[in-house]
Amino acid sequence: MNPFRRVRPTYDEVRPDLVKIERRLMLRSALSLGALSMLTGCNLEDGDSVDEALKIMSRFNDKVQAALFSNDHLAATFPPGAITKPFPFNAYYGMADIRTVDAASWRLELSGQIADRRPWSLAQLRELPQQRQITRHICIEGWSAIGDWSGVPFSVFLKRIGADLRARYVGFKCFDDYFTSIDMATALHPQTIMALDYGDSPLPPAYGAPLKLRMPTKLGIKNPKYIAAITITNHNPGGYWENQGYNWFSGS
Ligand SMILES: Nc1nc2c(c(=O)[nH]1)N[C@H]1C(S)=C(S)[C@@H](COP(=O)(O)O)O[C@H]1N2
Ligand SMILES: [Mo]
Repeated sequence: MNPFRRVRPTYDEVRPDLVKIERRLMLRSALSLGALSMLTGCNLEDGDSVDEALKIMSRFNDKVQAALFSNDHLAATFPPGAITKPFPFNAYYGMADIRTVDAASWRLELSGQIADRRPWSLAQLRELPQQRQITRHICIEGWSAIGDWSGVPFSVFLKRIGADLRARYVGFKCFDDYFTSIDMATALHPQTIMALDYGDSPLPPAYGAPLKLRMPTKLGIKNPKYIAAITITNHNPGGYWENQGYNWFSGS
């Protein structure tokens, strides 16, 4: 079966099933119900308590994933011939509702634990070193695709603006009202880039123009498109899907 040829269901269609599968996997494979209730201190006979237990398990899972994450471990890269064409579009809405901005007047806003919070234009970002990557993007909806992004290594940018690299989180606000956040270790990973280009052209609207954060070490939901603002903080900013129950770390 070719995974790229599938007709993709919407999140609304797929989400209840995902939640059920997640429940079954977590409740069956790892632990018995009794052990889970002892570990989490929750009575698992009612739905709210099961939700609470799953949240505790998900937070535990975040810690395990963070402990296993290493900046020396690189995600696979691919030759140009492996690029998926056309690369799929995805968002929490359909293509007809894609939001665009004027590239010349767009500015990246900065806040939080940063020494120099002056906003950045696209021209300024293009003056920084650029890096190209052909990597696999994995979406929680059950599809994956190989794409070709280029842009500024995020670690270079974070050092340049004097971000507090000991802070725990980097939060992203997007102008389509999406938001997400990542751990600092992933922000500093050598394959985490501020993508300005797709292939040999500026990032098109479908893929998040003018700026998206591209990380092959995290699932699609954690790769924000249409970025408007970045914040550096010790308080977990959460995310659009993460706040609805998807695992926060979501490594891939
Ligand atoms: N701003 C914004 N970023 C987003 C999303 C979104 O809806 N809005 N969807 C996420 C999800 S679930 C996926 S799979 C990828 C899709 O990126 P693509 O359109 O380049 O394939 O964007 C991610 N980043
Ligand atoms: Mo996704």
